[in-house]
Amino acid sequence: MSDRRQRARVQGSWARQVPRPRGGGPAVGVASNHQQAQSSVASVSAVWKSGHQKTPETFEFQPPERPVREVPAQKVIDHPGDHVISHGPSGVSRLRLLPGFLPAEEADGIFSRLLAELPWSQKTNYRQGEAYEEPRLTCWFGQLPYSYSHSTLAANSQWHPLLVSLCEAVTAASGCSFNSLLCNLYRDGHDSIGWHSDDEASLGAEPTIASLSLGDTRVFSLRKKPPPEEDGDFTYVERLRVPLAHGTLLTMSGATQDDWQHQVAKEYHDRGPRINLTFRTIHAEPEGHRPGTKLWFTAQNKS
Ligand SMILES: O=C(O)CCC(=O)C(=O)O
Repeated sequence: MSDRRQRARVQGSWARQVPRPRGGGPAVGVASNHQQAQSSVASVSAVWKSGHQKTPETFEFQPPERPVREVPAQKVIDHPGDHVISHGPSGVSRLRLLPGFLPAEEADGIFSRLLAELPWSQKTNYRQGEAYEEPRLTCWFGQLPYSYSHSTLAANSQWHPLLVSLCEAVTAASGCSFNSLLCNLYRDGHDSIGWHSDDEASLGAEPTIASLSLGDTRVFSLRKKPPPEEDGDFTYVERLRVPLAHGTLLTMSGATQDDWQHQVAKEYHDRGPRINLTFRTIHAEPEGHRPGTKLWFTAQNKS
């Protein structure tokens, strides 16, 4: 858009050029084309001669037909403590952020061991029947399998001893018990997890999920689910950014999984590896239910 067009554009509406007064100005609003052309030429040449380079322009503000909607500014949550992020529609959504939950030196040792010793692998998911590889590595610990995005992580009771101690520490800090753990390894800035909610039926209502981060800092983003009248359009929803540094514990509870989605987006700058441990409680599958069918999946599956 040219600079002139840009200036003429006011809050999403176009400014209309006001007709210049008869005789006085260089252009005449209601004159015939011929008269107008003659008058304009005369005025322009007079102005030119008097040393001015440009004819004066006036604009009248035309209000937009529909009220202009503001896209809410993205907020950053980076200070420790409890944060109520919304009061509805499903209830109160809460985050608890504990940076430095693990002291840096201890976190360094745990990170190196988990990176080297956990059975990392790349899961294949399905979207509309098409297989795709998750853009990260994962492993699963829990007596029950965990299904999402039309594929299942098999039950695995062989908890690494470090994970057992971490689960105890996280349980003590959060006041919640957990029976399962999904581990994510983001190998570099290109690895990610797409927008989703952890609202599989197997997690029960209003699940508390505790997420421990180790390694390079990545931004954990949240966006509020739009109300039904927005028809799935996230343009005007609230958004939060939570930088998760080495040793940080984040818990999500209350209605967070019902009312919000979260993601860790790809980064444009280089990032080192990051491990994220998400402690969860998985409930036994409802009787007679086939694993991997709709009840166990969300509309927004993890990618
Ligand atoms: O890596 C993270 O911080 C988030 C992981 C996550 O969203 C998930 O495992 O569902």
